[in-house]
Amino acid sequence: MTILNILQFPDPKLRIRAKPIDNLDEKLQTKIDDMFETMYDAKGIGLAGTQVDFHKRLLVTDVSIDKDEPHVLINPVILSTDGIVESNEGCLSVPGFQDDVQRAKNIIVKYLDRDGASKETEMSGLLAICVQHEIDHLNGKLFIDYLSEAKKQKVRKLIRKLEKD
Ligand code: GNR
Ligand code: NI
Repeated sequence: MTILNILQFPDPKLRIRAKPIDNLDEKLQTKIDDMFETMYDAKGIGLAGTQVDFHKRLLVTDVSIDKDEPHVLINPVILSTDGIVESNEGCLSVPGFQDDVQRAKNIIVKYLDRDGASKETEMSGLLAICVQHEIDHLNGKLFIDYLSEAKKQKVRKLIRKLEKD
């Protein structure tokens, strides 16, 4: 198992739109295992392929307290949404910064699981929020993109400061 490097804002690779996965081979299974190891090691609740420089439509998440409810979503598509919630978000690719963004409260998402089985699942709570955050990554979007220009300026300043020391 390998802990992968997590790309950090403003790396332009975070803006690449991930491509659909068309075969679930052994290499993909290894990538999934490495992404879980990387996510748990970084104390994150989700991780998208994009963040580890793997530009395929794959995300992993585990929002449980005991870190024993892993989910793998391949080629995820949000079929419908319901309601709006404020979500206080952070991102492993934007370290040291968090802010509120709006998300759909409930989602119905279609995807393939790690065995290639097609699923259609209703999600709510933190899981729904996390899956929306990760699908944004697969589309080259970051949660800070939703914030005002003034707040984005603040993030850039903070990252520059972190990079210096
Ligand atoms: O660890 C994470 N926490 C989090 C909190 C609120 C909303 C979304 C997230 S995802 C984030 C990990 C990450 O950056 N995934 O892309
Ligand atoms: Ni993120």
